[in-house]
Amino acid sequence: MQDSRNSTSVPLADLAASLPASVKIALFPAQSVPDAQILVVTLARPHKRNALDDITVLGLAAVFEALPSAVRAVVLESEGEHFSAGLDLSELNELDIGAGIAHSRLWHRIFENIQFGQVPVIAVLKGAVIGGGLELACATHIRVAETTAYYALPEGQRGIFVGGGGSVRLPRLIGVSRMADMMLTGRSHDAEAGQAMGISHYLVDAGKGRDKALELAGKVCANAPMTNFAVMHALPRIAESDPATGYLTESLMAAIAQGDVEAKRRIRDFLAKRTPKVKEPD
Ligand code: 1HE
Repeated sequence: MQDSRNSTSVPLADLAASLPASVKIALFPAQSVPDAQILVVTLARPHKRNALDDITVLGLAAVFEALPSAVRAVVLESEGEHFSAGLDLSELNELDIGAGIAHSRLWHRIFENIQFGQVPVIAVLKGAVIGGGLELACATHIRVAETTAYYALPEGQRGIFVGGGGSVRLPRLIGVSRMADMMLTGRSHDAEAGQAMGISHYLVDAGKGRDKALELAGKVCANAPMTNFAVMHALPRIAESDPATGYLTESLMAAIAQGDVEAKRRIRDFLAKRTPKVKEPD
């Protein structure tokens, strides 16, 4: 599949230099695929528990708009003990109603660009995953939680409402009723509960999240790019469609994917016993 990103995309060093101090990036080779790379994006505002101020959110936007073309997966992690304490509340007091709408719509655009961007994103969750931090996590494709992670939506206590797409994405993971309980009571769920209710896909020991995310990113990089595209862009739209539209869209996507030369090569390799079989669960 032809990558729509410009092969002369911004060099990593230039991109890194343009970012605020609260967003860091580093490239790692994907062991599974020659020339493929994994971009690790780090929220780096630990003194403020990685609260998301405008500068940080715009820094994330800049990264996801200018991914180097060799990048096939992103790992989103954080410095310090917490993933993110959510919206930087110190910036909220300055917003009137119009500015509040614009602010929320800005988050929507940026998080949409993560969810429906170029490559799958794997988040490493630990400590506080609160409010807008949880909304950011929900915009990623795979969530690895360390056992220290906990989840809360204290918007009710702060007199506000979610504004980063949380009311659209989180109910699709845990249901409207659980989200309503979190917002009305301000309760926190621990990492085990978050895993059981579907916030995280993987639960690992403290300090092991990054390694697990890099391992998963390696698997993502090894997929046919067309399949990754279909999973990111077609699957969620199909799941939201009426069934008749969904079945048709699925057929079209399936035909496009299987028609790609990469699919033909992979199926030939399987039939010639040159690729591993599916493994039973560990
Ligand atoms: C912050 C923020 C923040 C910490 N905005 N500055 N989010 C919340 O309501 C969560 C608020 N934060 C907390 O409950 C706690 O900070 C934590 C449980 C996450 C961590 O506690 P702790 O004891 O480790 O840290 P701390 O001492 O509370 O915070 C350290 C510093 O970070 C301190 O600043 P300092 O200048 O006094 O050192 C805190 O003020 C600062 N800090 N969290 C601003 N959130 C798109 S709509 C989304 C709506 C939401 O996200 S609502 C949820 C907001």
